Amino acid sequence: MTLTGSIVGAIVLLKLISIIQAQNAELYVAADNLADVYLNGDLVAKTYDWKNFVSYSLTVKRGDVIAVEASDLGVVYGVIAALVSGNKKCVTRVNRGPWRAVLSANVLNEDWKCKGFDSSLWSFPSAATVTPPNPGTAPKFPYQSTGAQYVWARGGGVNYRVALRLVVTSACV
Ligand SMILES: [Ca+2]
Repeated sequence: MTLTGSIVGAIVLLKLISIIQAQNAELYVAADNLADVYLNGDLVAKTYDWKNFVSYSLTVKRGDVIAVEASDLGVVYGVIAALVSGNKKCVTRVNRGPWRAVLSANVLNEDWKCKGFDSSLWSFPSAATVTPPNPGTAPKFPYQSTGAQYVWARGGGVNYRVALRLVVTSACV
């Protein structure tokens, strides 16, 4: 192999490594009223108070799965999440990906929190009851001013439990 060939080979290898390498990221979640947060099926964070958000530092790679199960306790409902790594972020948005959402009651397979589950047919999240600065939202949720939105699941409303799922892609890390 020539020197040029070796250099090209090394660059290709470095690019491949960067694709599969786990990246440092931060996950932010707030919910009205409660949420459990999972990474590849493991519970990593909980939030109980709509006035505050939780943040969790993690390492993720493409193909990993972030799952959030949120429950409402009346009147106002919504959940918001942002996975942030460097200058990339994957946030919850109404009627748009990359997060997807369904009513928890419609998820019969507990594996939905794990890799390997196919959520490609899940709907995009639906609208929550509130938009800031109305009551029911965590006042200082990061990234809300840059696209993250409180969402819910289609067919859900007051007192429902909803499941949100994000498959980590190159758009996120
Ligand atoms: Ca509520």
